[in-house]
Amino acid sequence: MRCMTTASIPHNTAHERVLHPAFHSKIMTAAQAAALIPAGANVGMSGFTGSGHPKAVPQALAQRIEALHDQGQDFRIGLWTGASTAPQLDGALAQAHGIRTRLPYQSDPVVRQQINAGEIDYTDIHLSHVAQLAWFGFLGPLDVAVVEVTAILEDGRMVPSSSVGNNKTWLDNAKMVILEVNQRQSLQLKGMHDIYYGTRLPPHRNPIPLIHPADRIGQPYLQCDPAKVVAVVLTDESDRNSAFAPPDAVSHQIAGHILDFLQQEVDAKRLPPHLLPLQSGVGNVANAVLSGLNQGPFEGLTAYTEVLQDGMLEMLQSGKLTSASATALSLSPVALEEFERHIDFYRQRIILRPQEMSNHPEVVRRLGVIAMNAMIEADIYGNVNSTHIMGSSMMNGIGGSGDFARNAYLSFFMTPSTAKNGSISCIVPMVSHTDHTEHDVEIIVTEQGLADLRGLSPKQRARRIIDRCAHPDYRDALHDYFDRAQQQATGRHTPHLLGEALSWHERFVQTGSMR
Ligand code: 0RQ
Repeated sequence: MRCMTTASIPHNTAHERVLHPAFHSKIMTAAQAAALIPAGANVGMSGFTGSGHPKAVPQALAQRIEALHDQGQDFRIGLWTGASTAPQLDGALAQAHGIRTRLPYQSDPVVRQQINAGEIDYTDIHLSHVAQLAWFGFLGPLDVAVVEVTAILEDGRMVPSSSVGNNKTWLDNAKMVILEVNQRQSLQLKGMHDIYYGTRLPPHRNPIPLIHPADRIGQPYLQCDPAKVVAVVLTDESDRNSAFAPPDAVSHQIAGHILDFLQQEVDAKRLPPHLLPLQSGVGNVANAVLSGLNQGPFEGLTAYTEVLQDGMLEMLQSGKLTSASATALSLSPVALEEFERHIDFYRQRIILRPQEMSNHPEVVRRLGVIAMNAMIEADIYGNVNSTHIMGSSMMNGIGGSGDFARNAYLSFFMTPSTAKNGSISCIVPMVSHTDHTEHDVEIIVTEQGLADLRGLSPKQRARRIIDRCAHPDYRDALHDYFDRAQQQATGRHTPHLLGEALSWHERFVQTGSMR
């Protein structure tokens, strides 16, 4: 842990980064700040896909929890964030068995293990819904906010960090606030954010005045009642900054199908030549699609997405992408270096917003976003499972995929056709858990091919998905199921043999192979 004590903080750090005099007296160590968090508290922390999370206070809190547990005392918190964080936050608190409840999206292996062991109660929420659920009070009281910022200005407003997530909501709603001022974040981030303070609750909502992905509709700073701030902790630690594996052959094939399809849609005049704003999920396949777009023929592209990864940074650098709106940066060390070296260039092209805006259904629908998200499995009728292995074990959560899928102009879901070295088909008769229904899924893509499901009936969809997307090893079994279901099902609209459909996954567990 590289949390700094007040004694070790260079004098100029506090003066450069904490300009409001009222906050100087609140500067303390992470351990002192962590001691202010009550047992059982709901704590809203910053952080989205490994960036902008507090680094020192969660680790100090984990140490405190371990010490209390050693003394036989129970101490766990309800942990709310923007999305996934990093070992310094989720990992440290889970290792200490300090998390009672968790929302809305996570990807930490220890947290995942404790969720699936029944130790952590996890609530999987559409990322755009979190702010309003908090405002409506459905999540319970928010006792503490722990938010990383880049700097505190003379008037008390704050320069946000490398992600915005739910920070505005946490700062507005929390009873007390702990700020981490991270001197590792570039001061040049100032001006990149757009924090919209115009949201109201029904029946007083107004249209969100965002017409183009690059529009700025708010202010570049976060604000918070200084009276609520109980601690300011100075830190000097980097974001997760995971490096990406280069896209593999399967990802390239999936990307190729998507690029060919987009070209056909442009040729058919169903898409403009510069496409529509792109949303891209996280991971290998998403990065392969972006790298394909970067080498492809489309120019003047825009992005309205939640996470800005290396692929989009490269597209901004090459000029293929003219602007990108997101709520978080999630960059590899190499991309971060490029970003910081040319930050003035990127500040004119990147807008970081609260996640209730980056993922807002009204804006996604208005802009006509092209949504591209990965999935675990799809069934022959087009229902998609993004979250559960074998219907009961949580992977990461729905994240923003539902915010985009339901409201997009085009909604792609992509996966390799098989998992676990070919022993599992990712196209199944009936998904073991449904995140996106057949009504929200327009295009399914595997390395085998692409199935455009728009305007098709369930039976037409089944034939197309099996023929175009299933792996050849599983095609016969899926056709056989579908043929028999058409003969024997009680209803012939979406023919299913329920016992058999539901046992498809279990047969795999018993035999170790579907084949
Ligand atoms: O297992 O980790 O043991 O190797 O699932 O699969 O292929 O590495 O895929 O990392 O791209 O993640 C859907 C989880 C895909 C992700 C999901 C096993 C597979 C592997 C991971 P191992 P891959 P990815 C923007 C949008 C929901 C949220 C979302 C996700 C592991 O994309 O979380 O879209 N999406 N947000 O072997 C059994 C199957 C399987 C399977 C894969 N059918 N059965 N295991 N696996 N398919 C981001 C945010 O919202 C923040």
